[in-house]
Amino acid sequence: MKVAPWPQELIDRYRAQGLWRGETFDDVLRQRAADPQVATRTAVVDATTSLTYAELDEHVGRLAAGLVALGVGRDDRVLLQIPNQAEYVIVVFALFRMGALPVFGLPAHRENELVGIAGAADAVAIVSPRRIGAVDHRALAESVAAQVPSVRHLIDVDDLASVSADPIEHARSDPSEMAFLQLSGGSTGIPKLIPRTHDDYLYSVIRSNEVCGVTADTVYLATLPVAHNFPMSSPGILGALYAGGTVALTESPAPSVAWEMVQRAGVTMTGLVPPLARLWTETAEAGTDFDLSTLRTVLVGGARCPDELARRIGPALGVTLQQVFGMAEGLVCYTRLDDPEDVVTSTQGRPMSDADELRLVTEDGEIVTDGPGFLETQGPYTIRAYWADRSPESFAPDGWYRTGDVVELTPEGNMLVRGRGGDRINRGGEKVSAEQLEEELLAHPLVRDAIVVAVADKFLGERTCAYVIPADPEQPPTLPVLRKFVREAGLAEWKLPDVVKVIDGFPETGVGKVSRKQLRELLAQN
Ligand code: J2J
Repeated sequence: MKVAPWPQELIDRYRAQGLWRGETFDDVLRQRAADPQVATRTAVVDATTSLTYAELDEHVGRLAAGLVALGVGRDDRVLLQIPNQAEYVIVVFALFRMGALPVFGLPAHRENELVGIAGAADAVAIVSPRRIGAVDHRALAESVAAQVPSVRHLIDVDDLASVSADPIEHARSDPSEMAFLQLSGGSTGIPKLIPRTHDDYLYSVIRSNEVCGVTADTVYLATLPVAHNFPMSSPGILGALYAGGTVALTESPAPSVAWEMVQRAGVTMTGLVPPLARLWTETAEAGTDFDLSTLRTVLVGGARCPDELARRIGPALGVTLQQVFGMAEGLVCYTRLDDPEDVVTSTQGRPMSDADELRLVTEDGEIVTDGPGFLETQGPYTIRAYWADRSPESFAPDGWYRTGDVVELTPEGNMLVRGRGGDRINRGGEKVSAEQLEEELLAHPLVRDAIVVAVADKFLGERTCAYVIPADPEQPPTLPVLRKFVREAGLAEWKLPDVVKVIDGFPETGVGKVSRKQLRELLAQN
């Protein structure tokens, strides 16, 4: 399936420079499984399962055939809501093999998000477990299917055997076409769909491997939900598999669970959001009996890592820190393994590729040379439009992606991420749309008006604060009431308001017509 194309001149350049190699993800797995040096190595390990590359390939072949028999076709979209378990890798590569397109839903998504995503993607199937903890995911999938007519199949990830069949031949996918849909952490409620091609995504994985030193000896631990672009590809599970290394998966990032896996699988590398990096650092500083000596590199990103924390991570965990500033739309920046200490602990790194192009602009699109400014980018792994584009304003007229991030560049070219407009709250790496939450709150009968802003939080970096004007001042809505209301509207748990402040009016902005954006900015300053 085609994606919004890069200009021909860039296509020619990326190919001529060997950045786009004409390889597919299925080619990669087939080659690893066919290589006697790699076939018997451990590809994937989780709490209960361990698979060699040959075994992974076998499971993938059987599931791919089973999906075809079920009626899933090439280019069909399949929504995944799978926790971190070995089957994740089997399902994704089976879809790659038979040419259907995974859509990377998160286990934390609820009805509201899933209906939006499945509807926008016209998904034909949902793959999810029966339950995760107290949540009945089967019932969730059923209610999505009842609302989205394209959804014809509900597949239980814990019973893939019942779908599998004897392997068959499949047509090879076109490396320049869409491989899957990633989800944006965008400023609208329902995530936008990000079409990534085999060519562009594989390049980002291969280049990430170079920058992060991933080899066949790497054991990468995914503790963050693996659907996220960060643990998927920076360098993530796909980086480890590309290199013929090992992917370890845990469903919990808690030290007691994740460190048991570090010890058992000999984990060498992992990726964490700042709140988890803090938890790991403080737990290690307090003293631990777990042996973390195999761990060499910890990547931290998704939200700004405070310098104070960045300085403690390396010593506490006995690792080299790499900061990573990335986005599912493309551009990924890393600090380098041989960067001086102060660059690693106080910047968010620089673009991984020389072919990444950057510019900083004012709100009106004027170029600023020294910043701070809004970051715009184009390059060999940055998209030029969302799929079924609902937000052309995210792209400049010449196709550059408007990241929305305000950054400054150091004289050496490293990024200092300063924040972004008030429309999106970065809650420790999980993004919350102020606009979506406001809309949900406005639907509550006790709420006359609401504006959602970020407030600083030591652990998460930012939390959501809803300023609410009550419909009846005698009966102001409380935090538990509003949280319950938003939860029942089917929103993911991380989007519920953290703080509610009841006020009798919004501050004056001094401008005739007051935009919510201006109000958010004003309230955020208080
Ligand atoms: C400040 N803000 C950051 C950082 C991301 C690797 C790592 C992260 C993501 C990711 C990713 C930040 N400091 N170090 O896809 O491959 C904020 C920015 C950015 C947005 C993207 C990867 N690292 N951010 O977080 O698509 O605002 O990707 O535009 O979820 O997160 O969010 P997302």
